[in-house]
Order: sequence, then C-alpha cells, then structure tokens
Amino acid sequence: MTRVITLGQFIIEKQADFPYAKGELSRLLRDIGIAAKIVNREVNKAGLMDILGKAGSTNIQGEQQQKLDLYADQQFIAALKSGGECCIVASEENEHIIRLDTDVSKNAKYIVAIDPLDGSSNIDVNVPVGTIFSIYRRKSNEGSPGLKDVMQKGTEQVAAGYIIYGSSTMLVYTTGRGVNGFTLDPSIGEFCLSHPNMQIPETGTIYSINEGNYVHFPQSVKDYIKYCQVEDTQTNRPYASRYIGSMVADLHRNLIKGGIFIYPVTSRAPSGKLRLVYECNPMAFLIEQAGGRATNGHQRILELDIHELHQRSPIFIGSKNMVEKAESFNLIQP
Ligand code: AHM
Ligand code: MG
Repeated sequence: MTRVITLGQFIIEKQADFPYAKGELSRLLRDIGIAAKIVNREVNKAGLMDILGKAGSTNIQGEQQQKLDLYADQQFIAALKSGGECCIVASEENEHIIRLDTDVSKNAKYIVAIDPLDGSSNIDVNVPVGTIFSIYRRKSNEGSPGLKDVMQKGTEQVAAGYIIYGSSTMLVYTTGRGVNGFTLDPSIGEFCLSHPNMQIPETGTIYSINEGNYVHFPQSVKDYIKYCQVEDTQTNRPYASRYIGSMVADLHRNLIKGGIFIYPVTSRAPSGKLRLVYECNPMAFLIEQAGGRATNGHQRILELDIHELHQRSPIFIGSKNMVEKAESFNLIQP
C-alpha cells in the first residue's frame, strides 16, 4: 500500500535538512496550512453564503475588496499571531505592516508577506483563487522589527508558496530545496503529498497574458505575442493562449504543463499590475526552485530592490526557454 504523507509529516521530516533549525519555520508553515484549510472551507461555500459579495471597502491599491478577501486576511493573521513564530505580517490587503506584539510573537524570528486571496474578483464566477505567501528571516535582532525587515530582496526568502482553491485544493511550497505540492483530502482534512519534487518543463506551448490589453502593450510585447502565434512546427507554434485571470491558477497550470505567464507594463499600468512583495517574489522563488525563470524583462525578479511595500513590477515567468525567448524581444526597461 502506498504511504500517504501529510503536510505535517513532510514538514517534520524535512526539518532534518536544516540541522540548526529549531522547528520555528516548520511550525510557521504548519500554521499557514491550518489557516488555508479554514479559508478553503469558506471559499468552497462561497456560492451558498451571504458572505459572498463586495464588502464595500477599498484596499490600498484602490480596488474594491470582496468579503472573502477580508475573511482570508483575518484568518491568516490570526493563525500567525496565535502560532507565535512570526513577528510581522505584511498583507496585500493592508496599507501598513502589522506587528504581532503578543509576548511570544514580538521576539519571533520570521516575517510573513501574504496575498490572502489573490484573484478574488473571480470568486463569484467559481473560478479558482489562491493565497500566496512568502517568509523572510527577521534581520534586526535588537529593538522592535520594522519595515526594513519586510523590504528584503526576494533572494532572502526562506520559504514561499501558494494555495490554490480550485477543482481540488492544493498547497505548493518551497524552502529553497525544490518544490512540493500537497492536495487537500477533504475526507480526512489533511494536505497529502501528491506532487513531489515538481519541475516546470524547460519549454512549453502555452502563453498566458491578458490580450485584451493588447493596444496598451509596448511594441516588444506585441512582437512576442506575434511570435507565439506564428506557425512553426519545430517549436510547436502557434502556442495555445490560456489566461484565467487568477495568477495562482495560471501559474499552477503552467508549472505543471510548461508555459510562460506575462503581466507586462502597459500604458495604463506603467509599472505593471502585480506586486513585487506579495505576488512576484514568492512566485519567482517557487518557479526558479522548480527549474524555471522569472524576470521583469531585464532583471531577475528576486534581485529587484524594494522601495515601497506595495510596489508593482512587470513579470515574465515560467518555463526557462520561453522566458529567455521573451527577453530577447528587447523588452521595455521598467
Ligand atoms: P488581485 O490581487 O487584486 O486579485 O489582482 C491580481 C490578479 C492576478 O491574480 C491576475 O493574474 C491579475 O490580477 C489579472 O489582472 P487582469 O484582470 O488585469 O488581467
Ligand atoms: Mg493579488
């Protein structure tokens, strides 16, 4: 009989990879897994519940929040607070960092950046949404931790991952030693290892970009799209165009099947749309760990300087060969 490995067991077993670790990171990942199950329960019920719909408030990005955004935000923050391993949470839904100053958490070693419910505009049409998380080690040993602890380059991440609330719910994460995926078995309420050592194909046949914005794209991006659409049997072109509009779902598919996901600068979004801290860095870390590549067109996402918490960046991410090809199109320097 095949042995089922739960997320909890896997985390404990992998702790041996970090000989000096005291288990804090493992507990932090476990806390995220627990909050994910609670959020999953609510997302699954979304069609049934009065909770569905706009909360009426507007987040820092000027976008209207849905009630489930707020719910997910609260659940993750509460889980991190009670877990005691995280001293600061930066959330896409909150303008400022949140200091967790309980007696245990204020001395904790880790910082968590989170997009609690990415793609939430898709909830009311039953399209997959996701949570994206990123974990950093606190830099300041003395005094209270602050913004500088959060604004570390993506290369400093110690772990990152996402949860996809889709036709099944999965948690996929990396601690810098490969990528592993776990599927939630609702009958036992556990995430079970289903996708060990995930590798993104070096090349693929899918390109994912919101082509509705075509007129707003720089010429270089238009040229790359044209390249994807031209017939060429050697490179399996034309590629298939697949765009869900939910970054986690689009990247999850491309991670498994091979492909490129692009959110470029546009004339309406001159810095791109996606946020470096909450979306680009964690996904870049994970995709690189799976053998892929992530750039802003010129520079590795993980090496970009962070000037402000909610900073945006263009992104070209996915199969290594496809991202390299896109970069050869003389993309606009952001
Ligand atoms: P959100 O964080 O407000 O949910 O926005 C992020 C989402 C991503 O999941 C997705 O890739 C992108 O926005 C889609 O944007 P667009 O509708 O402009 O294509
Ligand atoms: Mg988001």
